[in-house]
Amino acid sequence: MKQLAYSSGVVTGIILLLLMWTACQPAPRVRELTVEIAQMQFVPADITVHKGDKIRFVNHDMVAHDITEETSKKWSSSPLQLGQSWTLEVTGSANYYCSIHEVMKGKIRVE
Ligand SMILES: [Cu+2]
Repeated sequence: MKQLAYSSGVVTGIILLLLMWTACQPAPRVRELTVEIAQMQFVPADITVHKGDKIRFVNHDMVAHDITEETSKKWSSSPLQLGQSWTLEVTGSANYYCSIHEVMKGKIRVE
């Protein structure tokens, strides 16, 4: 009986330690970064992020822009009007451009 009481004390201690350890783990940090679209440019045009981060593109121009992956067009936003935004969840490095104004280009680097 004494042995049992001792064991349950140890078990309780281990559970408490596990709970404390869990509470101390940092939550996975998903950052949300912003790329402004202004005067026909992506700002910043070259951004370094971690996989899983989110990039919010905000159009400040009077004309519509989109954000399209350049190499294989594997992702694309719909055209963003003035004040509209679109958020990309980053899965890998990419070159992108605006398919409406093909000179507008940007780069996402995953480190
Ligand atoms: Cu554009």
